[in-house]
Amino acid sequence: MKSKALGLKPLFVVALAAACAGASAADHEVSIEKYAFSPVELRVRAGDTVTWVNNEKRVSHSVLFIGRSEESERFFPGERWSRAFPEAGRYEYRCGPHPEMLGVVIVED
Ligand SMILES: [Cu+2]
Repeated sequence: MKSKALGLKPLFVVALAAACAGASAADHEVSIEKYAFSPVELRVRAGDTVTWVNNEKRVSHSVLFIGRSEESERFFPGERWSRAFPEAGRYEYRCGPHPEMLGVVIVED
């Protein structure tokens, strides 16, 4: 019994180490300036985090995910808002108060 349990342990440790190595999440930034997101299209890996930074002089913006009923708070010049993307998919978004401001985060496995 005891030796069997110990025998499984190294395999578990290896699997855990592999999972951790694959989960090295990265941080990405999207700048908001002159009523535009930059970059407009951002590709990230599942588990990464994206931070939108308001680099305007005066105006506040939000990040509203189209078809997902999810919107950030409005954030003002100098402020930022972050969201993690644990699941792969295409996340199209716009600014809440300025619908002409469009962007997309493409999350790959
Ligand atoms: Cu806006």
